[in-house]
Amino acid sequence: MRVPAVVVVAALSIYRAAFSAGDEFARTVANNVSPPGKAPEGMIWIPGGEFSMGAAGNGGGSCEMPMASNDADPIHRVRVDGFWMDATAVTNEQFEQFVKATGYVTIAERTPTKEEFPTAPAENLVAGSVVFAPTDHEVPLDNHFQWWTYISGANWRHPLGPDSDLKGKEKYPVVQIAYPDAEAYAKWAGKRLPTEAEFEFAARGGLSGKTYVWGDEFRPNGKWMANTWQGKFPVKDAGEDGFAGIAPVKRFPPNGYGLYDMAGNVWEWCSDWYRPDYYKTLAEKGGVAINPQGPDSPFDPAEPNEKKRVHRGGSFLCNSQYCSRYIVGTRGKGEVNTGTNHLGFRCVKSAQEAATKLTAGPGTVR
Ligand SMILES: [Ca+2]
Ligand SMILES: [Cu+2]
Repeated sequence: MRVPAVVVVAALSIYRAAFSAGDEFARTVANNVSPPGKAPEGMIWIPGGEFSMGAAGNGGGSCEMPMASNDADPIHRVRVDGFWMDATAVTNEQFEQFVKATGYVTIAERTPTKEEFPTAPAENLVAGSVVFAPTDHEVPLDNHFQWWTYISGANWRHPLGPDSDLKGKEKYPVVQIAYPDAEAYAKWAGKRLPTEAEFEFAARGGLSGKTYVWGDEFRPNGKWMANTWQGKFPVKDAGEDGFAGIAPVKRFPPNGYGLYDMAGNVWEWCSDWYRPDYYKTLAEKGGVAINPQGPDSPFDPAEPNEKKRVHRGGSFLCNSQYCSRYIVGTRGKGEVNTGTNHLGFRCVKSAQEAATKLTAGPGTVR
């Protein structure tokens, strides 16, 4: 059968807009489905749909990775199913409920063993985690060990080390969370961690191809939209946005879906393994990637022996001089057992899981 020429042309141009390797964003088309029932507490319905994922590959800086500018390339078409998502990052008080209920001990609180690190001297096998410390003078931005230090005794209860605590920080995002910690919490809560595609679909808030979660202007009408770093990095955070360092959740405007802090404040774990070439693989396959789950195994050429998963959203340390990954399509990554004081998480729940729980839960049995 012959196809009318006009249809072919129209289809081709849509195809080009959506799938060409030319870094073009096409329109976000959200699924037209109503939420499947009542929202689980603190969660928001994200309808899912089809969207253009990624970031144009002209970014300059990066946090700990020279390849950051390329790994969000090319922009490719993705479809995700609808799901529920926590409106905020998991807070200290929420994480404490989990620890109280389960007795869970986070990775940073466990003493590393000789078996795990056979070559390490015994005195180095101490429980702790990685903490940001500003430098006392300007430094070249080529070596992140200048501002990241392993601190013995740093963990979620003591995010900056043994002298720090959570007094008055109930509504702050929990940090110093390794991937298995986030996963354990999610399981306890009857939830899971978002895929990278789900995170980005949600972060875009229904907009199409915008630079930021909220639009194309960093400060619309002079308003600060996310908790990032101002001033000379990594010497002094001027805190012009109201916060030098971490902020409690919900202090900046929500995005189009009502989600808070999807850019800035703390990085958040996603369930995908990290590979810088994953988007290229998807784009080469062509068509629309349906509910992509990430590559089968991790690989980061910068640190080939480390197993990394994706981080998203950027943090209070992000800035235009060094690492501007509050830009919505950009990617982060981290070794799975490493927490830091600017890394947390939030959970999602599939529509089906939520529905099963509603029918099977004790509330509906009687
Ligand atoms: Ca700030
Ligand atoms: Cu950053």
